[in-house]
Amino acid sequence: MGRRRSSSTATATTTSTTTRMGGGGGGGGGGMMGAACYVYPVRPAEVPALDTPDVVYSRGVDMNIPMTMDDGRTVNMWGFSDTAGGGGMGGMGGAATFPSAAIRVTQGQVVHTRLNVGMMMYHTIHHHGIEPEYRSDGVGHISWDVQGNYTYQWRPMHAGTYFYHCHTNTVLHAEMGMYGALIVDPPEGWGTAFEGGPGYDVEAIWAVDEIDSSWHGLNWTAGTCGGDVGLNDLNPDYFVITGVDGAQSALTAPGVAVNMNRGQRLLVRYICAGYMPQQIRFGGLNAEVIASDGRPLPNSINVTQLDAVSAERYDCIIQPSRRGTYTVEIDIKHWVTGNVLGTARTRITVV
Ligand SMILES: [Cu+2]
Repeated sequence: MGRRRSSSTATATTTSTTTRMGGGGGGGGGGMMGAACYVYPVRPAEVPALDTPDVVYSRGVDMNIPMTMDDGRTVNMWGFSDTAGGGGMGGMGGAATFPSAAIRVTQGQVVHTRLNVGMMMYHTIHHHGIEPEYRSDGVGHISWDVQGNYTYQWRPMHAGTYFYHCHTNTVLHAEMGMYGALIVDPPEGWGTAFEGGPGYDVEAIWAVDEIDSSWHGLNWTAGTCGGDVGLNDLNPDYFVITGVDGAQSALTAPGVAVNMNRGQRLLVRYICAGYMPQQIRFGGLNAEVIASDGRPLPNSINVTQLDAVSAERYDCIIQPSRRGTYTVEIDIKHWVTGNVLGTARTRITVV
């Protein structure tokens, strides 16, 4: 549905999707709706029969998350708000953070993610790396974009590190920050990486991303109607680790920088959340890569640095044998030239 006709010109394609919206239907979308092309509002007639969930997450949308950078500038981010408490207008408008609050579940649970985006726009939630049936996949252009409410049902069968993100006008919405960590714990619970897998005492979730602040005043529909708004030209000027500026703040920020005791085992859940290739170096520490993209490696690999591309995740165990302060650096590289565009830094302090 909503598929481009392969022989169409760009103009004809735009016309067909626009017509589709006009005939179809999300209905009553308000003034912003007329400007949107390439959103797919038509839900199938049959809605999924939902099972009784073991756990429920509720998310709204917040498109006003000011982030103060280390140079003093403020960049507006978008994200999903946690509306479990029912805050905001009908689940909308609750306070959100960048990145969005983590979703954390146990392997085998039936999970519902209830999304409420209101009636003025479209968004989705794609649980990246999870494999639900298509009605819960949340990829706009192969299912539909959500207006109002929708409940995604999914059941993760493999413990590991994932993330969730919006898949409406994806290039823009993901860049604007509409993502959060998604952690699946094994039956053993927190402290074990996967079923029968290695244990850990300390955990870090590093979602590393680049930001092009020139995109951050765009409307949610920007570029969908065929105009060139520059989404093919990413020129990042900020480099962040889990929502903290990697220029300086991430070196010490609670929740990003790690403080641990010698002898403890640290699990780094590294998420390449940007579009550019990245290289992470662990400050000279040895990292044992135990899993990638939510699956254990057949044999773990010892490294001091790792290369990753968009949406990849790596789970690494670090067990420092000496006290000290170790500076972790992540280079963000131009995807064609390989030139380093910026470096985000944080620290592991071992006492
Ligand atoms: Cu979105």
